Amino acid sequence: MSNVAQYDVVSIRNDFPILERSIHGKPLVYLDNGASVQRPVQVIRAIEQLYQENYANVHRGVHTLSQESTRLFDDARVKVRGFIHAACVHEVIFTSGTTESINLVAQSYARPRLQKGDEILITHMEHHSNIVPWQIVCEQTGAQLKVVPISDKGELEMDRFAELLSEKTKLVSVVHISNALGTVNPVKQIIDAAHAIGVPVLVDGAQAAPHIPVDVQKLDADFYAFSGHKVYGPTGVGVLYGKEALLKEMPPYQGGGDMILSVSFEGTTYNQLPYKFEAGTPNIAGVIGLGAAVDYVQKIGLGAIAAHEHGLLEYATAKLRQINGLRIIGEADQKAGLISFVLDAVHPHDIGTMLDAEGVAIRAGHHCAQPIMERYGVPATARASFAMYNTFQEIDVLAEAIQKTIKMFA
Ligand code: C6P
Repeated sequence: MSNVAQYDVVSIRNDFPILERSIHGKPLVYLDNGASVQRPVQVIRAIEQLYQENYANVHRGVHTLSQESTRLFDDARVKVRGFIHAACVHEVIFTSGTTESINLVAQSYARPRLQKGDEILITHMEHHSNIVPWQIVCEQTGAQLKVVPISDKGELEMDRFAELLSEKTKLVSVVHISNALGTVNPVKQIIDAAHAIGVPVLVDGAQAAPHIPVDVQKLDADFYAFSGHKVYGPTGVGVLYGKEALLKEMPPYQGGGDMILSVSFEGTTYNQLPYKFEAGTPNIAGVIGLGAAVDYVQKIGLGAIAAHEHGLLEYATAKLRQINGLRIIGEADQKAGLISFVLDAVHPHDIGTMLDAEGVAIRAGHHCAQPIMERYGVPATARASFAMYNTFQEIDVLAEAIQKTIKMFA
């Protein structure tokens, strides 16, 4: 608890104006952070300041505003490089989010390489964003999707992973932290095993980047994807990290401005990395806001955030386990960030509505991970997901609101 004791959650909360809101006359308890976190004033101000003082298109103008915007935009890429410990700045590609990052790899890396008989290996705990792009590319190429099963606790069956990984496997794509179960997967072990037979690995880091320190070089990940809006940055922006050697070999994903060196009707030469993958005017404010978010998160420290959130998770797990008729879905030994649960007598959507009446925001549904719901035989779950600004007292409010819901439906 030593880290947690030094952790100044009150001053962190002061940076998030929306947390002062009341919902239905009750103080907001925001526990829908897995869907999207809230933004600190530092991020809001960076975007406001850009539009008020520096805004113009980037990489296109000699005038002062364009140069100022370009500098802020390029600085953001440097910040993101540091955030994930990439070897170089041009390994950071800005996309619209995790979803686009994975689609980019599916279409630009996998599609040209796959043929009938090849396999893509994913797991049963993937978000739809890490299932459907592979189904599409399999339809396009005749390759097959293979799925690593999960245990009742919500852990990957690693012996099955070892059996399914073969010379037919052309890519492994695995979620770092499951958005529906909270399981932290042994991605380093997976990467090492895949590399031992020359297979590259994409890691879906959408739920990991906000919660645990990520070092793509230590992991030796070939691709790593995450979204701005889950790391306290704006919506509509995200990152694809890719190893330089792989990105260099990949054809552009989209054509347009900024991704070319020269264009004529006889042919076009493509720009260097990272611009080759960033066609068109980018999400300038989004990228600059993401840079401010990364600064903010690093100032607090992901180690401290992880320790604080781990404390919340343990406290919430113990509290929720005491509630009769509540079943936690996903009890992996290594968990982070969230708790999914169901109640015997109440549908998750009713739980969500009842909790909202108490000011508590959670997500109820299939969390864009329908195969997991099917695996556990539930139509949906209720999910409380944590962020750096949540408190132990908010967990008490959550538990009381659940008890009240059970009584109402009894
Ligand atoms: N999960 C949730 O409530 P985008 O939408 O591109 O920013 O992120 C997609 C995505 C990919 N992988 C994982 C593990 C995710 O959790 C998400 C987004 C949100 O769980 C919205 S469905």
